[in-house]
Amino acid sequence: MIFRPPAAAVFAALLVAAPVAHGEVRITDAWVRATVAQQKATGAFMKITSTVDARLVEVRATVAGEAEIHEMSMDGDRMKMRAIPALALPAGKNVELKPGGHHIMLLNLSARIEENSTTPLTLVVETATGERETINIDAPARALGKQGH
Ligand SMILES: [Cu+2]
Repeated sequence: MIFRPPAAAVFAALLVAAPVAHGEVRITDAWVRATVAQQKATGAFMKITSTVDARLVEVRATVAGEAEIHEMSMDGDRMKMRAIPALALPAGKNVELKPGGHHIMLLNLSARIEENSTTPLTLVVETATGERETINIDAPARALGKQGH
């Protein structure tokens, strides 16, 4: 006798399997630093884990004229930040974007980012095989704290 699963079960299995093909990247704990009036730039932070070797290649935010990927480095005894074209996401590694480390810089802000509001961000990740994945997230804004991330 041949086992034949009910059609509904097959359909459910397909639904569960579908996101895996395009879901190599997981983003958690995203947040944006809230701004004060007239502040034109701020940082966005999150944890990114990719199941395959990939790179974060682009970030977009409607509230920002430009969004850049930044890294921090020591310049003598001073921390400096600079834009990098892409951020490596090695397979299985939890890459943390945090104050004092890699972060996303939102520039030319068109509006104030109020505490407890959410900022939509679009991240574009390219896998080592050249596949591109676009991920939309809503990052909540957290209190100001120290300036200059
Ligand atoms: Cu920066």
